[in-house]
Amino acid sequence: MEAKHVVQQEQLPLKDAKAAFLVSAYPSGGDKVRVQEYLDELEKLCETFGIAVVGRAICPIKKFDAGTYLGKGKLDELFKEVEELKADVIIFDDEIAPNQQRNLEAFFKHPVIDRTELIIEVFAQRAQSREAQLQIELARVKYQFPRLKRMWTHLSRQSSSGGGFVKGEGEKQIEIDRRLLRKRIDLLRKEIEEIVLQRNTQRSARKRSGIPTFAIVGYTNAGKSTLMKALTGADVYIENKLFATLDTTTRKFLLPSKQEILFVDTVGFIRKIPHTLVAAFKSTLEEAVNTDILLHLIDVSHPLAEEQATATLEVLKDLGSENRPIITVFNKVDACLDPGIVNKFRIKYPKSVSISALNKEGLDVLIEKVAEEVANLRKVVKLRIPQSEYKLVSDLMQEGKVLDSDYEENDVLITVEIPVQWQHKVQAYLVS
Ligand SMILES: Nc1nc2c(ncn2[C@@H]2O[C@H](COP(=O)(O)OP(=O)(O)OP(=O)(O)O)[C@@H](O)[C@H]2O)c(=O)[nH]1
Ligand SMILES: [Mg+2]
Repeated sequence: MEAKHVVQQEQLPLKDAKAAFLVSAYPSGGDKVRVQEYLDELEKLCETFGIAVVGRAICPIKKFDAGTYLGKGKLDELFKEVEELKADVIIFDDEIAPNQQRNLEAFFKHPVIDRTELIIEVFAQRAQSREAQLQIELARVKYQFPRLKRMWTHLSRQSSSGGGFVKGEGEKQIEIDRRLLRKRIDLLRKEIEEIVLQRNTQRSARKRSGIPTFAIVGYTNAGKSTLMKALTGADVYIENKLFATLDTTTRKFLLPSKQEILFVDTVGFIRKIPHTLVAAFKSTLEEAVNTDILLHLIDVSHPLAEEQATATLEVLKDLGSENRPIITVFNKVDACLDPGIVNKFRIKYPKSVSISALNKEGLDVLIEKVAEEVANLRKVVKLRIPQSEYKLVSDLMQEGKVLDSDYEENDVLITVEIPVQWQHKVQAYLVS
């Protein structure tokens, strides 16, 4: 049976949207300036997506309405503004429950979306690789699942001139769609699993190669790709928009000591990153972040720098990476009007470096710090060394930390913790 599939681009609420009206509600008595800055970010997300923002409202709220999120009086006020400004989509900075969303759409007679949905759509629009596309579709399908009824409201509205739907047909279709969506979710999961499996094989190859790896992590637009390019010359995509990077890129770099290391450019994080997206990107992010060391890039010229740094650390914690060694890198110092801010950050993050990735300033100091961290990196290896290599064995005994040793025929079997730079010396004797 060929049932209609609901998850098609033409049915998505943002497809024809050109003019957005942004709304943020906050508990009255809260921090209004901060809410303004959140809306600035939401506006940037719209800009990234390609919708103009024609108006915004900040509503201090005493009690949220279970049915419509905002109270009737406030909604009437907003309705007038939306009409006057000819907005064709209303975007809430806060998460809106599926039933509230449906009621609000019926009230405004325009699509009403929240920050989560906007972020998912921005990701969807910008994804390049097959894996990113699949992962975003999975996030999108999961988001739509509890909102199927709403999708049908959109549809019947669109087709009302051309006959519309027979009563009851919508309900039946929703049931069919639920089944279709479940199937789609299973399929997407399977396909992603296969790609992840392939990638894991490559990853273990890289792990075996033992090259120390640094992941450049941070809030979206912090300048991660700019730093990647400045360091390695990699031709990565850089743009003053959110989520310019959705796929990780890995490049080699030679330290002054001639030691080879790898840098990984990663997807940026954002405040209130949708759970479905974190879950969807978990495998990619984990891979990117489960490197030896993290470079946490902070755009210190941004008014919300501190909060952005905290949001990033929270996602890292979610991914189980908070205990990795981190070098905190203050970026865009060239654009930082108040040098006092950098000093304030320095107190909070003692192991830090200030740079301008754009002007390639401070990179030498950063490289020094990176080299220091590499020197501190140690790893446990199991080796089988012929006794004829007694010099190597005695070096390992003296400089490494021997955890176990034994003899077998003419070989020494040894488990030892060594500095990572020694990896190449012992490579030939590794026991898997
Ligand atoms: N003034 C200044 N701008 C910078 C600096 N580093 C990066 N930028 C600018 O910041 C914007 C974002 O840079 P990207 O390198 O794309 O940022 P990103 O962290 O990779 O962003 P996502 O991939 O979207 O997460 C670009 O317009 C860069 O030119 C810097 O040191 N100073
Ligand atoms: Mg980037």
